[in-house]
Amino acid sequence: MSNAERRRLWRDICVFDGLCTLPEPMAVITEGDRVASLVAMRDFDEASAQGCQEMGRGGVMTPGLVDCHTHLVFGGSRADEFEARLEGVSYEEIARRGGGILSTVTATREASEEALFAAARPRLEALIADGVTTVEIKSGYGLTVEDELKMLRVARRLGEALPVRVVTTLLGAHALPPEYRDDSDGYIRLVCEEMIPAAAAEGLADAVDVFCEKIAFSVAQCQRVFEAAMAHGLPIKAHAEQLSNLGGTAMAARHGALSADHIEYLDEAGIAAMREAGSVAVILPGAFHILRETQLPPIAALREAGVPMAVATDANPGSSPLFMPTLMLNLACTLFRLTPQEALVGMTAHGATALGFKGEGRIQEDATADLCVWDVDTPAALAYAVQPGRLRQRLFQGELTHVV
Ligand code: DI6
Ligand code: FE
Repeated sequence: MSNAERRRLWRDICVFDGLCTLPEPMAVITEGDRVASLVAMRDFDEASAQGCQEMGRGGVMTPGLVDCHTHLVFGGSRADEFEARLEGVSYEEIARRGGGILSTVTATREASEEALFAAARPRLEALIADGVTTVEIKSGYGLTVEDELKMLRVARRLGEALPVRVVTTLLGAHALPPEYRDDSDGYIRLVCEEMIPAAAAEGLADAVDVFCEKIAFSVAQCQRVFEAAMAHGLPIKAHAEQLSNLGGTAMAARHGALSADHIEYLDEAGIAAMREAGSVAVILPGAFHILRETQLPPIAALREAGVPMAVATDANPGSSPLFMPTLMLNLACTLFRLTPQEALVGMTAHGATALGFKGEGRIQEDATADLCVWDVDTPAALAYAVQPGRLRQRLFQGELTHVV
């Protein structure tokens, strides 16, 4: 039977639909790459089981996880920097000394496309094994036109090689490369006038990101990047208010940003701007944990304002060498006081919205069958325990890609 006509049935399963946990045990049927029906067990008509492949009973079904912020493609390792930070050297100090992001830039420039692909593949496989079906991957460690395009090509190839939807983001304005040390405006010109047009012409970038921070680029410079992105029809987003409050989030929101990410130092004005623009707050507890930050993002105020919160890994070699999305569910709860339910929404429905896929990351009739079935008895258990191996089944666009 071709996948297009295959019908699969799950019985007696607890469904977290991307926004909430359904109150009763459900029967779920997929047909080809879509969810065909979702009904309470007590309303289930046995006739509809006709011709269905029985997929089992019990457990928890969630939408495939959406990791909306990663830096999975990079060369080298930063274990030495991890050790230096444990001895008291700060992330900013390492960056000022030319280490940090720039040390990854050196290793990434030296690596061939093949080598970057081979290194990134097991990282992405780790995310997939923990339930991810949609992942965003940023460039940002090349910082020349050619090296940024090289990273984006690797990201696209990963999406072709593995059963996962890859969304690419050009992060040319991530750090100032050494050849522009005294000319950061000159580098921003390169990003606006060459990098963005080249990435757009080759169809390699689905969005454009910036790092708005004292150790990176100013609000005015990030605004120029956004204007160039918008002129090429590319959506925008920002790393903002991670280490200090510069007002990058408010500026990004005024330009219609899909999301503002990190935002530990976000203030009331920034929250109001996000609410008005409908931007998603992407919280990244992995970077907070690894950098041993103490400034908490304004979760209660975001919640009160109704700003949707997404949760992502920020998987990268420096501030978040963590390649386990369900660990982020746990950290979002323990460090940031999200409820397990909020954390799950953050990695499904709101994660999708942060990538411009509003209405996705859900289980409902006619949704794409990107689904996970977990060996747990309640959705909260996914945030409660940090335990690999609980993914029982994973469907990507209706194809069963993982069975235990
Ligand atoms: N903030 C982050 O958390 C990543 N980039 C950024 O602007 C970290 C990147 C790195 O340390 O390599
Ligand atoms: Fe990041």
